[in-house]
Amino acid sequence: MDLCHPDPAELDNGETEELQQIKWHRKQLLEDIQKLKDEISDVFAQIDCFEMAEESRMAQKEKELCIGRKKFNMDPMKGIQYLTEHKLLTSNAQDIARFLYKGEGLNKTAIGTYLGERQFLWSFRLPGEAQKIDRMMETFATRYCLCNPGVFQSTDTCYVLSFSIIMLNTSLHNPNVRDKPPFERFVSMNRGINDGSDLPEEQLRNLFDSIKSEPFSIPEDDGNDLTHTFFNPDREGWLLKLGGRVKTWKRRWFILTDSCLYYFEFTTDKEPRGIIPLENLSVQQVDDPKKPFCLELYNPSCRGQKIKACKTDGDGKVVEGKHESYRISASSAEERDQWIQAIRASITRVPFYDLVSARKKKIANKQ
Ligand code: 4IP
Repeated sequence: MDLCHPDPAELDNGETEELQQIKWHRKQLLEDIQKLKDEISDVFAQIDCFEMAEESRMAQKEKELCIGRKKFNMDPMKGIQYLTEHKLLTSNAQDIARFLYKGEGLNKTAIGTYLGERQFLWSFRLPGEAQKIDRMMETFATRYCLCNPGVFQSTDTCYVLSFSIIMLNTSLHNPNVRDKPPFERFVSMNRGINDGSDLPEEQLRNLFDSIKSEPFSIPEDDGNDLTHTFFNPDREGWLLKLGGRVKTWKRRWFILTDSCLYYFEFTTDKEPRGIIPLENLSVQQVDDPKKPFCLELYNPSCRGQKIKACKTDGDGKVVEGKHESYRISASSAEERDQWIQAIRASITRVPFYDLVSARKKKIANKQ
């Protein structure tokens, strides 16, 4: 078939052959343009799909990373295992070291525990067990001597001096230590540590003066900083909550994460007023005579018993919650349904609690 010329059957006999040919070429051209447009929009659709998939993959990775950090803070070994299993970290020592050094979202005590269990100093707190401290100081001294050859006769010198520097820092700057050591005491503390001989007095003097004029601070433990716990929650927002014993409605900022519902007085509060673990609870829509769009959290296997939860009382003490159910009001039916759906997805079932509560009931019935 001749693709460059019109099919004679398509020609309109009233027009000149030249005009008909122009018309036919124009038609072909328009068809080609349309095909090209279709192909381009196909490609764009594919790019969009790819970008969306990439975005959700990134969001998933970020979430897993967040879970890994939280796990690390609770149990460093398990955290690292989780992160390596989810390919967020390799088991290569350097990769792990980089992750710990960056320390983003990691509790310094947990970092110390992890390092102490495996085999430096100012970016984490030393764990409180002598053997772990010993192992870390040993590692520190070995590394220091390797990076600074010729400073000490042996790693033991570095090890002992590091300890006496920490002690000096505490004695000079801790307000609870009344008896501030003079330079001479520092010298006598370090007598004979350089493989039997003394370190040069000038070196000790420089160290003493430097620590006296500017203490080094051991980082604050951030174990109570829950900021990372509340990062990237499953859902958050303002809701009204009915009190346990005193039935007052309070506007609280709720955060749903890690199978727990936390509530705060203000969005900027670092610590929640209350925590409701969602294990073995159920959630349902309820009608309340006073508030619209309510939902209720309850324990289906032991109605009438207190729900396991904690709250901060008037004196700031953490106490057990007093609720047999939590009644919560949203600002619209849609919002209530979204909360119900999100909470339902977060509820975990631990058979252990059911067994215990069944056993408790049995004991109660016997009495
Ligand atoms: C309080 O009422 C608040 O509603 C508390 O909510 C609530 O504690 C108390 O319940 C309830 O007595 P008043 O402030 O009017 O005294 P919040 O802690 O959010 O301020 P929950 O357990 O709901 O946090 P009881 O059960 O502690 O009385």
